[in-house]
Formats: sequence, structure tokens, C-alpha cells
Amino acid sequence: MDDLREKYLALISAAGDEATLEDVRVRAVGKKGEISLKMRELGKMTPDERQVAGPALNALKTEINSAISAQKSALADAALEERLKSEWLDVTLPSRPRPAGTIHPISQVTEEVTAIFADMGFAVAEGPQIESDWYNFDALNIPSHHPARAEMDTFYMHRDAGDNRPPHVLRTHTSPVQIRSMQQRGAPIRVICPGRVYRCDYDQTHTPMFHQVEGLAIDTDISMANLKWCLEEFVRSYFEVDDVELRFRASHFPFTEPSAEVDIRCSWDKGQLKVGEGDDWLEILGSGMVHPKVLNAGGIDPEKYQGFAFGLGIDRIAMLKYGIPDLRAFFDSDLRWLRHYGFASLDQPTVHAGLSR
Ligand code: 2NM
Repeated sequence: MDDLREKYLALISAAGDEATLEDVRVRAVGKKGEISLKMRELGKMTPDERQVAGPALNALKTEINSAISAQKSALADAALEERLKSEWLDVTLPSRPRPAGTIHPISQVTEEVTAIFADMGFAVAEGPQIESDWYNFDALNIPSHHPARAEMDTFYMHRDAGDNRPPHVLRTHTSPVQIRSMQQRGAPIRVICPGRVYRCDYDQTHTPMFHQVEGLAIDTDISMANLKWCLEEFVRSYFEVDDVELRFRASHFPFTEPSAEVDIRCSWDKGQLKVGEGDDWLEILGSGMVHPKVLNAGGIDPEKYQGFAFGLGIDRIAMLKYGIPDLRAFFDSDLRWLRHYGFASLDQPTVHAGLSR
């Protein structure tokens, strides 16, 4: 019995994995294991012999079983220890460095403008950059003899010879999206439409593709006073100054009546704009009350509803706010320029937390 005990305890403590340990268990206390066979021999013993051997064999079996489970949990502990060592993670390491890319000033300014108008309850709408001439011109009360329709300002899509369907154009403003929004949502409506627009023009201050935001607010009781408040609030918020002064100059657009161009009081200090002070005026927006014909084109009853609209150039207000001197650098994809004028990619502009930080 002592030989058996020694033999199996040695085998158990030498077992380096669960499979080997199970093998030892079967050989010792399994159905045909050495100790189990010994127990069967109890029947052939005399009662006196059995009285001594029975309890001793039982005790041995119990001892072997508990040695096996002790070894089993020691093996499991060792395996866990090994896994914890290999899966160890230092959560105190510094995070990854700032991503290499930056947000382009035009994207940044689009987000800023969107955040400001979203805060005033305007929805955001987008639409196609290739438009029918109906959406781009007719619906906006721009007659066919209007200079804006002339070939030199508008990019016309190619048509095969003999194709006399109405032409498509690269949209020259985002107003078509406002017509589509009126048709889809009806009145009352408050919506802004940011996006790319195209005009055949290229010099110091014009690129053939540029960016606009247009706004539209229509209800049963909207006036120029609402327009004035809205734009003042926008300028204050966008330029991050408390005091602004706006000047409305009578103007003319086919899609608004009356129409006004909007200037802001400003001064210039070493090429950087200061808004709200000084003796200069800077034009930043066009606006007006939406023409009844335009409301009609949008499926809105001009007898019941009226509203204001405005449009501004994103590229231009980006240059003004961030002191970017050259318009054409916007589209050069020069990495040094992007690193200098770009914005951190994880800072979302919000009106409450600061637009540009
Ligand atoms: C401007 C100036 C004035 C304008 C008009 C509309 C529409 F579609 F609702 F009639 N959207 N935007 C508008 C009005 C745009 O840009 C200088």
C-alpha cells in the first residue's frame, strides 16, 4: 500500500498537463485502475484481513483523489498565470500621437456655419451638383436672357449633336437644393444648404469650383426683421465677437424681392480682419425676401407664406476669419499649407464649446 501511495503521488506531482494527469487518474482509481482492482480483492480476504485493508484502501483512494484535484488546480493556476503574463496591457501608456491629417479650413468653416444655424433650428440639406437648368435657373426666376445663364459663367454638360433635351449644368449656386427642399418638406421650413458650386471664372479672387451656404426660412409671419436678427446672430457667433454692426444695402437678385447686400463694420490690422470696430465696411452676404415666383416653383403658396433667404461664400469667410491670404492655396493640396491652416481632427465645432478653439 505504501508503494502504491508513493508511486502515484510521484506520478501526480510530475504530471505537467491535464491530459497526463487524467491518464494517471485512470491508471490509479479508474474502473480498472490499480487501486480499484485492489479494492475488488477485498471480497477474497478473511473478515479480519478485510477489517484492516478496507479502511486503508479507502483512505488511499481519497488521498490520491485529493492529490489529483490539488494538482489539477495548480495546473489551471499556472496556465492562467501564463495567459495573464502574455495578455498583459499597460493602460498607463500615453495615447497615440495626434493623427497626422488635419481638417481643411473649408470643412471646418462649413461645420462652424452649420453648427450656428443648427442652433437656430435650421435643418441641413444637400443635393446634386449636376442640375437641370430648370432647378438651377427657371425655378429661381432667372430668365433665359439673364447674364448668369451665359455660356461663359455656367458649365454646361456635354450633349450629343441633335440631342435637344433641356441642358444640365454644374450648379452655379446651392439654391436648387432650396427649391428641392421646399418641394419635399413644404412650409413652414427652415433649412440651410452648404455645398460645392461651379462658375466658369478663374483669377486672383475666383476659382471655378467654390463653396456656398444658402439659408431659407419660410412661415406665415416672416419679415426682413427676422432676417436681420438671424444674420446679426450669425455674424456675432461666426466671428466670435460680442458686438457687430450690419449694414443692409438695397440690391437686386432675381430670386428675392426686396433684396439686400449685407456689409459688416470692420477694420484691418496687418492684413487680419477685426469685426465690429473701425471705419471700413466689408460685404459678406446677399439676402432678401423670397420672390413669390420662387415660392410657387417650390410648391409653396405665396398668398399664405413668405420668408427670407440668404447666400454666402464659405471660401471667402474662411479667408477672412483665419487670415488666409491666397484663395488658390485652398485647392493646391500642399501639405505644409494644410499643416499650417488645418484644424485638429477631433475638435468638433459647437456654439456652446467654442467654434474654432
Ligand atoms: C443669395 C442672395 C439672396 C437665395 C434664394 C434662395 C431661394 F432658393 F430660396 F430662393 N436661396 N438662396 C439667395 C438670396 C441667395 O446669394 C447671394
